[in-house]
Amino acid sequence: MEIQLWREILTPYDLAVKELIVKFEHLIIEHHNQGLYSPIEQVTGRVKTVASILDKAQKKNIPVDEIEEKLLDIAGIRIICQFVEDIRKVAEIIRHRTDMEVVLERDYINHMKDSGYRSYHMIVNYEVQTLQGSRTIKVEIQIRTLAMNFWSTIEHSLQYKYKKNIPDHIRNKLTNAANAIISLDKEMSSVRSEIMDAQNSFQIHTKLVSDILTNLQNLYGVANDREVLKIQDEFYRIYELDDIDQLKRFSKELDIIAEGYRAQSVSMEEI
Ligand code: 0O2
Repeated sequence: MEIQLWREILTPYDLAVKELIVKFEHLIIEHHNQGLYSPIEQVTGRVKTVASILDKAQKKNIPVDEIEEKLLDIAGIRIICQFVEDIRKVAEIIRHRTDMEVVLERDYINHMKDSGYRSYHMIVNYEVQTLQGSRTIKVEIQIRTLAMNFWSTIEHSLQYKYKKNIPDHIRNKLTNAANAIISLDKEMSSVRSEIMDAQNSFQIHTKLVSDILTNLQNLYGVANDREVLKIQDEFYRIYELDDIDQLKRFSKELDIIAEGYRAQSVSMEEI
């Protein structure tokens, strides 16, 4: 058996987790920038601690030098969604990506674990570049709703507290809570479209205001101060009306004005 230099062994896993968090968080931003509802609400990730790796390997009778090959969740990403329906969408996004290859899927949502645990797991091959060259490693992606995450976080900490032997009366309460989580997710799904509409309008409103303020900022300095002030006053007046259509119309008009000034400054530069 070789000497295990854990810091070196875990470096590519650490890189993979960091890269994937950036990539999934960027998906949220892309959705928002396009005024779309994001099926991803939050992303977290971690590399398993050496103690936890050794503990799991021992339990599963995995020899130390086969850990990297057989332990699939040394690198873990957790994607939290608002609604159960979003989980399918996220899994679809992952299947279509070319920077990762899905090698295994486990559906603990339609097939809840005896513990009450629900989540959708995907194991992907992911390539990272290190000083030693390119490495393809396995990453476990857990996709679950906010409610499922609440349950599993509590249950996980109880497993830790009771060293996996959770007393029966607490187990029963966890089972009841797991059933309540199923009902809660169902109930939330029934108002999904209303909630999504509300969130979308909020996103659109935020983006419009930000675009308008950027245009105003850019106009300042190139346009006449009095004109910028007039446009700004008009913006505040429309903003107070709280009417998204008026805000859209104003933003379009401002785009045209800003475009006019841009064209003017380009032709000035050419002279
Ligand atoms: P931690 O501390 O979160 O890393 P297998 O591949 O089936 O041989 P494995 O790897 O246990 O065995 O697969 P499984 O069952 O898909 O579980 C992987 C991870 O899912 C676990 O990692 C947990 O994070 C989570 N999980 C699975 N079952 C439960 C459960 O009953 N309760 C909670 N709270 N989480 C669960 P670890 O290494 O067990 O834990």
